[in-house]
Amino acid sequence: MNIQWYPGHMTKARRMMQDNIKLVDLVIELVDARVPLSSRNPDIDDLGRNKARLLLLNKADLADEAANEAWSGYFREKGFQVVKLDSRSKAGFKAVQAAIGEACREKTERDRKRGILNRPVRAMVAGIPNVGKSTFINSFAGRACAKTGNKPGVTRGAQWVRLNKQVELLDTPGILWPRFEDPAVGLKLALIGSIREEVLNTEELAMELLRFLNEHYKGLLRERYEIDEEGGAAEQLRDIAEKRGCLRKGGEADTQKAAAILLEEFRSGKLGRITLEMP
Ligand SMILES: Nc1nc2c(ncn2[C@@H]2O[C@H](COP(=O)(O)OP(=O)(O)OP(=O)(O)O)[C@@H](O)[C@H]2O)c(=O)[nH]1
Ligand SMILES: [Mg+2]
Repeated sequence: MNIQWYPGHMTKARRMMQDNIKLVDLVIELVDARVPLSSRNPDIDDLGRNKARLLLLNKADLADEAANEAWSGYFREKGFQVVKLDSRSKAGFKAVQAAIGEACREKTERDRKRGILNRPVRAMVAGIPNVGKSTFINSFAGRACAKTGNKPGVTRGAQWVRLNKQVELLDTPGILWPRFEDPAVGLKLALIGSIREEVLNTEELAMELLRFLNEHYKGLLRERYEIDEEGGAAEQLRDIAEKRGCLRKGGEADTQKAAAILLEEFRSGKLGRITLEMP
C-alpha cells in the first residue's frame, strides 16, 4: 500500500514556520512514541538546525515501556534533550521544564553576559499531525488555549501561548513532508492516525496491523479477539468481524467495520501498549 498525503495547507504552514523560526530560541519537536523515527519530519529537522532542541516522546502511555527507554537512550546518544510524556497528564511537566532550561542554557548564559535578565524562552512546538502538540501546550499552560482533536489537521494557524514569565510557546499545525520514500513510513503514520482517514484503505491498513501483531506481539490477538493466530490477515479480519457481531445483511462478515474497530482499539491503547518500530 502506497500512502502519500501532503495537502496545500501543509505547504502554507511550513512557510509560516520558516517565517517564525527566527523569533524562537528553541524547537520543541513532538514525536509519537509508538513510531519515534517515522514520526520525525525531515523538514522540521532542517528548520531547527541552528536552534536549541528538545525532543518529546509523546503518547508514551500508548507505547511499550521498554521501547520508550530504548528510544530515549537512542536520541540522547544523538545529542538531544529527551523527555517521554503523556501530554494529557501533568506528571511529566517538571521534567519538561528542566529540559527546556537545559536546552536553552547557552542562550540564558549569553543573555546574562549582555546584562539581559529574565527574557522568556520562546519555543516553537512542532511535529506531524495528531501527535499531541496542542494537548501538550494546554496541559503545560494549565488551561485550554489551543484547539485539540482526535484527528489530523486540527490546528490550522500559528498561535502564541504565554505559559509564565519564563516560557512562551508557539503552537503550529502538524506538517508532513512531500513524499515518503519508504512506504513503511506512510503505513505507520496511517496506523497512528496522522494521515487523513479519507485517503486510506481501512481494510488494507488493518491487515497490515494484523500482520505486524502476529509477528511481534504473539498471543495478543488471540487474547483480545479470541481468534486463530495461524490464519492469514484476511481470515483474521473476518474472524474479528464475526466475534464482534459485525455482519452485513445476509450474514456476511463486515470486514470494513472490523477493520475500523481494530484500528480504533490500537490507536486508543485498548489493544495494549504497542511500539511499531525499535531503534
Ligand atoms: N494517549 C494519549 N493521547 C494523547 C496524548 N497527547 C495527545 N493525545 C490525544 O491525541 C489527539 C490529538 O491531539 P492534538 O493535541 O489535537 O494533536 P496536534 O498535534 O495538535 O494535532 P494537529 O493540530 O492536527 O497537528 C487528541 O485526541 C489528544 O487527546 C498523549 O500523550 N497520550
Ligand atoms: Mg494542534
